[in-house]
Order: sequence, then structure tokens, then C-alpha cells
Amino acid sequence: MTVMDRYIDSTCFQKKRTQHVTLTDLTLLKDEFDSDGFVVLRNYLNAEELTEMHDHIDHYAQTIQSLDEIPGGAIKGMDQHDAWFHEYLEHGKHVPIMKHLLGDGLAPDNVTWLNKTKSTQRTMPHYDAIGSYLTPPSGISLWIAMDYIDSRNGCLHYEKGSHLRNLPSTYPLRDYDEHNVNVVPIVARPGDAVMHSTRVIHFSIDVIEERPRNAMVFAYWGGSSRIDPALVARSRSAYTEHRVIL
Ligand SMILES: O=C(O)CCC(=O)C(=O)O
Repeated sequence: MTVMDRYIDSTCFQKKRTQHVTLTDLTLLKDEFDSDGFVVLRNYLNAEELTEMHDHIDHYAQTIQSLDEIPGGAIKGMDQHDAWFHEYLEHGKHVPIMKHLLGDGLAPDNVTWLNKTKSTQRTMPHYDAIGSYLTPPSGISLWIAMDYIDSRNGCLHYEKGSHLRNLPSTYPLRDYDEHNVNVVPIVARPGDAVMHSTRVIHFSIDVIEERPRNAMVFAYWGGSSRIDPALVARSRSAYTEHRVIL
């Protein structure tokens, strides 16, 4: 059985709740990911999956912490407090797809819940490898829209091909031109997703209409990257000590 056959055969693609992903889809996705640094997956979560994730977000808010209590509009490391998000990080249906896109194993980092409002700072231009504790800082993240996110409530923008440039390691990126020709807005419906490289530049725009703008992020480093002992202390990931490679 080839690696590709295993993807098709994997339980992720067999589950009733999972849409069918063909070999052609995977090949096209990989080409797009390699050239742009990200791929957009419309209707990635179906209605049932979306409800299930909403339910677990609500459960987290009620039993552990609500995002309304957090000034920055983000809760990082939900996998450390909630078994469902921990399980999803390690075994979600995205795992084999993202391994294929990255061309490497996945070392889980954390689950983040975001909700940007008028009073929180937007996500400034950056790429996720800034501040990495790994060398090389390669990796991939799954971003899932839980609400309608458009030009009025802070839609996400990506710069195509920016993962191929050498970029400064400063957050936010200084003097960055947010209107350059390679920047594209990602207007998202609930359940749409983006899989992006840790090296691709992305940012959100200001919220001008107060509406829910919840998104979930499942972040991974490349399985072949090595932990840099000099940098690891700055990470809050639960995986720095007991590394898991998927
Ligand atoms: O949703 C956002 O505003 C930020 C998402 C982000 O920075 C990420 O997924 O890495």
C-alpha cells in the first residue's frame, strides 16, 4: 500500500461525517500549498461537525474560561484543559491532509480560540514561525471560521507566496505593505477553513461592525524540526517536554 493509498484508506476519510477527499484533491492542494503557502477549504466542517465544535467551545467557556474575560481576544492552549480539543488536535480529520501538505510529520503545538472585536487589537501582519522554539521553524496551522467573517468584522488576509521569502523575525512585521498585489482577503462562512504554512504572512483587518468573529486554530510544527533548548522556555505549549509526532 502506498502512502497515498493510506491517506484514502485512513479512518479519517472513512468516517460518516467526513467529506470525501480524492487523490486529485490532495495533489492539487499540495501544489497550491507549495506555491501560495496556504489553501482555503470551503465547507471544511459540515453542519454536524460545526455544531459539535460550537458545543465544545460553549462547554469550555462555561467550565474553564470564557473568551469574554480575556482582553486580547485569544485563549491559547485549550488542549491543556479540555480532552475534546486535545483529541481533536492529535486525531482530527485534518491530520493526514496537513501531513501531506507539509511533507513531514506533525508535532502538535496548541489549540487557540480567537474572537476579535472592536476593542481588541486586530491580528497584525506576521507569520507563525516568529518566536518559534524549533529549528527549522517549519509547520502548518488549521484555521477554522466559526462565524461569518468578512470585510466588516475583521477578515483574514494572506500574502500569496510570502512563505518563500526571507522575512524579519519581528512581530508585527515592520513597514509591511498590506495592500501589495499578492495579498488576498479570505471572506469566510462558518465551517470554512485555511491550512497555512508557519512561514506565510497573514493578518486581519479592523472590526468595524461588532458581530461574533470566532475562529479556532490548531497549530503544528514539522515533525522533523528540532527543539532549540535556548528558545524553548518562551513557549507555553504543553508539548515542549513530551513531544508527540503524528
Ligand atoms: O484569526 C485571526 O485573526 C488570526 C489567525 C492567526 O493568526 C493564525 O491562525 O495563525
